[in-house]
Amino acid sequence: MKQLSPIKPATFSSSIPLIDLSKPDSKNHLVKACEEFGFFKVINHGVPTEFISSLESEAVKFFSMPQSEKEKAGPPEPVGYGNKCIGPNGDVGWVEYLLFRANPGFDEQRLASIFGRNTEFTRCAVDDYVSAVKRMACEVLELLADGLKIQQRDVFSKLLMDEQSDSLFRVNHYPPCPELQGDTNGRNLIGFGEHTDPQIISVLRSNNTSGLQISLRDGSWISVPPDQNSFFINVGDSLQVMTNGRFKSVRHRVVANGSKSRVSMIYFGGPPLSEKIAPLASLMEGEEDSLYKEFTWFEYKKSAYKLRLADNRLGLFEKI
Ligand code: GA4
Repeated sequence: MKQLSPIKPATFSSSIPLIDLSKPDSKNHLVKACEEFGFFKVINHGVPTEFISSLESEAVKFFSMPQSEKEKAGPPEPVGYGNKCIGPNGDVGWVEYLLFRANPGFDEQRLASIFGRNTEFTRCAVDDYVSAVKRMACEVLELLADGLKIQQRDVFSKLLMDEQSDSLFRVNHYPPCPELQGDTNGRNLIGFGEHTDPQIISVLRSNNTSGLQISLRDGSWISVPPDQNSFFINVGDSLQVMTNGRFKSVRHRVVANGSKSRVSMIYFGGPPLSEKIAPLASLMEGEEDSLYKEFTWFEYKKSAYKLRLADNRLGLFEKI
């Protein structure tokens, strides 16, 4: 497996923006975090702890089943169980995962076959978790619209609320990697290779195992200290386009761990397939031109699935 090559260790950082959603001035901090990092951590998020812990324990149960049982829920084309292979173009990592469409009622058959006897319980656990996280993502998007002084507060959030919203939900399991056990050379191995998320916004929660790293503007990588009680949010490519590059879609990756298992759950809030993704007129100051050619989310997605994980997907849509 060639891509599982050692990578340079990153430094741990405490400089990641921390946003307290209960504070009245959070909208300005949110805008600043999206401009400078495209990434931030959220506390006082309102997602009930029980929703988080029940879903995490369901996920742990699923991943501890025999490989042959898990394989029954695969391959992920494009949804279902996947092991090591990510996407359709040869990307691999030290990870296994479940990938679903996030709208209620979607992929129910798939969920039923995956979780067997406990279907009803699991379906509720996924629905409870996803709807609470989606609500929080919408609140963040509305605060961002306010912070950007856009009159239509729901300009971003309505895309996630739309019944046709093309949102996804992913549960990743990074098992401890035997090759790294007792490693003293500070080597790293790729769990999930570097990439940006194509959607509008992604909301990640993980257990207390490190691994997530983000890339800063200067190209250096920093490790994100894990925090199981908070959520990590990142700007996706579509939000970068809608803000005409003012917000940055952050490059991130996950490195494997030698001793601990990492479990993360990510909600990817996306627009309906037919939605035109273009800079908002109200954000274009004076003579400012759009940096991007117009495209629909369907067109963007189609082109994204033809590329490798690390490719610069937006490059194809940039005006020269
Ligand atoms: C990256 C973000 C999400 O995990 C994801 C990924 C998707 C997949 O795993 O099927 C993609 C990747 C992601 C972008 C490019 C294509 C599609 C794998 C890949 C190589 C679910 C998504 O929406 O885009």
